[in-house]
Amino acid sequence: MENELFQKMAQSVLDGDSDAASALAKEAVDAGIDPLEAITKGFVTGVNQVGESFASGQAFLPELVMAGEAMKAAVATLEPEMQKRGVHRTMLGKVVLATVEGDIHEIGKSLVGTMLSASGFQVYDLGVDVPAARIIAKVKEVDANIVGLSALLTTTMVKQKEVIDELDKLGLRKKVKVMVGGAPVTRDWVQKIEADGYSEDAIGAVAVAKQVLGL
Ligand code: B1M
Repeated sequence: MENELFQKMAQSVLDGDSDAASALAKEAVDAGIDPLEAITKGFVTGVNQVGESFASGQAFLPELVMAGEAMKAAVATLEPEMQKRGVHRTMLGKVVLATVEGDIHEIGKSLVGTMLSASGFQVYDLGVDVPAARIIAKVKEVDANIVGLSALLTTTMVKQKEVIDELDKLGLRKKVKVMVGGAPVTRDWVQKIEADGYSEDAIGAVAVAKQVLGL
């Protein structure tokens, strides 16, 4: 039953059908299915397939855009439930979150933001395509404990390093922990740029955020 629903979710993203994706997300909430499970076992399966077809030249940009929109519609419907399921009695820390400059992929970053905020972090989500200077200005403004940097392109990963270098130059590197993520990010890269934390997914991001703050 659940598997059938997950398959339909994947299909709605493959079809780029935002209305269907949103309706299926609502169905999952009504059925008491864990929203994150609906995302990972359902919708993400579809978006990954579109990504693979795009990489092999079997799908084109419009399909990628529509899949992204359907994915966003599903996540937007599931987000209130994710927030509701979070337990946050105390504020664990302040996180400035962004997708780096030159990169407009927002779904994974926003999911990480939702999970962090549902787990008790105060999240300042600056959105996508955010230059290092804006990220650092926000870190200073809110006195952030963590900077979270998402990058989905091999060409924009380097901007994660740029932010770290800038923090270093300004003498802020010891004060603020840097957490990175995004599909092309590897442990080697994380070591190379000397980030403090890395996670492959949104649930892991919460554990890593707590870990880097010693919580
Ligand atoms: Co783009 N795109 N895209 N795209 N896109 C990829 C990333 C790609 C791998 C597709 C492919 O070729 N197979 C490829 C990158 C290749 C590379 O660099 N190696 C690619 C490309 C090439 C492009 C364009 C250049 C295409 C073009 O124009 N010719 C272009 C670039 C635009 C730009 O940014 N400047 C482009 C555009 C787009 C759309 C706008 C159409 C759309 C995004 C819509 C949106 O976000 N509003 C899009 C989409 C949808 C994808 C794929 C298919 C799916 C991304 C996604 O949302 N995944 C993607 C292929 C793929 O990844 N399978 C692809 C679902 C999401 C939940 O997962 O974002 O990985 P993800 O986030 C995960 C983890 O990575 C992690 O947790 C999240 C939740 O589990 N995580 C973090 C993410 N950030 C984290 C931060 C953390 C911790 C964990 O700490 C701070």
